[in-house]
Amino acid sequence: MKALVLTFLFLLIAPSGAKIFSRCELASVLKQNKLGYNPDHLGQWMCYAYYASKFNTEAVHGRSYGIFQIESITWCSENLTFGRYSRCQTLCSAFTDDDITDDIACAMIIASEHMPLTFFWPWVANCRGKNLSKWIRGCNLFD
Ligand SMILES: [Ca+2]
Repeated sequence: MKALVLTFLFLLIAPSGAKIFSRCELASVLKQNKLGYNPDHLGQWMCYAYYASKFNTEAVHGRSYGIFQIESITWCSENLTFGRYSRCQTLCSAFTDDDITDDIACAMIIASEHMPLTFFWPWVANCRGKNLSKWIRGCNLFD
């Protein structure tokens, strides 16, 4: 009984939400949320997300957060006081949970100001000019 209570308490206080997406699962979520309006566009974001975070929502490198490695100061805030003043009006910690709809919304804001994806250095280093069809191959997302 004691172990059961301890297990229950652990589940209550365990950090929620980190997630490593499978390739097709992430491709499906991105497409559903309009980040990938055709196979090439979706492939660009998939390639970027892989090299940015390995599809891990919990990835934090320096001041970059989550599956898209969104940078603090400009786009999100590490501080509750300034969260609403960041360009995406949120805390960076919001980009490390398993709900990536807010990450996608912020990525769209960033991309709308920095097209093509040259703002995102992992895209430049690994994806630019490459055939990216492998990132969505077999996922059955486009007819
Ligand atoms: Ca999130």
